[in-house]
Amino acid sequence: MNKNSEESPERLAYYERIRADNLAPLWQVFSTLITKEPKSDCQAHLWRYSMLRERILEAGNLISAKEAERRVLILENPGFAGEARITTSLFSGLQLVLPGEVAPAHRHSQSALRFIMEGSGGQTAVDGERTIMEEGDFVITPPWSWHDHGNESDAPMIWLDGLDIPLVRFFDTSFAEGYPEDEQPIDTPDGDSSARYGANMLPVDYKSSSPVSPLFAYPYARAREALEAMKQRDEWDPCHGLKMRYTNPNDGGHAMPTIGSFIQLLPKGFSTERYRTTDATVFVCVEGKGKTRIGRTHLDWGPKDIFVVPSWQPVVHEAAEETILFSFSDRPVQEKLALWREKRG
Ligand code: GTQ
Ligand code: FE2
Repeated sequence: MNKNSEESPERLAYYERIRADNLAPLWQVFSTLITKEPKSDCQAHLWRYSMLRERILEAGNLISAKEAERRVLILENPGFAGEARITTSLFSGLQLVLPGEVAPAHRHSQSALRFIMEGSGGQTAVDGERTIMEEGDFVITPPWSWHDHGNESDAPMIWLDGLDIPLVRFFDTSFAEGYPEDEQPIDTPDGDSSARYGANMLPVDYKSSSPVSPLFAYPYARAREALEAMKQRDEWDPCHGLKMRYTNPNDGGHAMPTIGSFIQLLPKGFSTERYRTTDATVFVCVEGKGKTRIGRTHLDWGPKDIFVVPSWQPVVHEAAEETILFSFSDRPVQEKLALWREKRG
């Protein structure tokens, strides 16, 4: 019961009358609210890195990191034009910090991840500690932590940001403030949190009260080495190849409570079996090339191309070369809310 044309004049008059009382009949919209399967306006889409790189470097000539606060081009899903969303719940953008620039310190309720696309030796400072960034590194900025970015190298630093901006907006829980200076003071030696929390040990009396990982950086070198060692066993998950999840050393959960991140290896010639999951996912091709079929959409990707898979669309990846894919989604939120589902085949 959802077509006005099938409704009697009495009912139509009634609907109009109750609208003035801020009421609406559920029976008109029931099947669009409670769908049999996820129905999303999110679209499968790919952004080629050659295009993205050219566009963000153009922005480098038009505005400084300081004036922009963050010089970021938002990757907007074509299904969400003007809404600053790459999926229904997540924001993603490409950020540029040129040599000598500073993106000034601020903090906000939103959680952020960075996946380093290009450059070496730039830095992000989080709560008094600097992290030096290299290509392929996965770096997190916990909610309400002071963060600023700098680049003392001689080449542009470009990375992909992933933030839970739409999620925080949905809950109306956004707070933000600027730091009085461009850069926060550094009071912790480089490498401290990696040594303290990232060496398969924790300080003996350490107790964390935060659901966020105390590690700021998950270096690519270590992730790549792990995948390289594991691939020797030649044991492949039919839907994922060899897929790993970035974890919080406190409890083995996701690195951040709102965004989950993953890295996977697909051997040359591997085709994954049909797989669907409710967490719409952003993928970055780190190495290799291939294609992904998402429902009726076919996307061809190569190094640094970025693509998005909507909720519940059947996915098949085909790797033409040995491939590394980084990905992120709102899976931790869906798991906590007992909403997450997957289906093989
Ligand atoms: O680097 O702090 O893409 O605050 C969006 C909001 C990046 C950042 C974004 C941010 C940042
Ligand atoms: Fe920020």
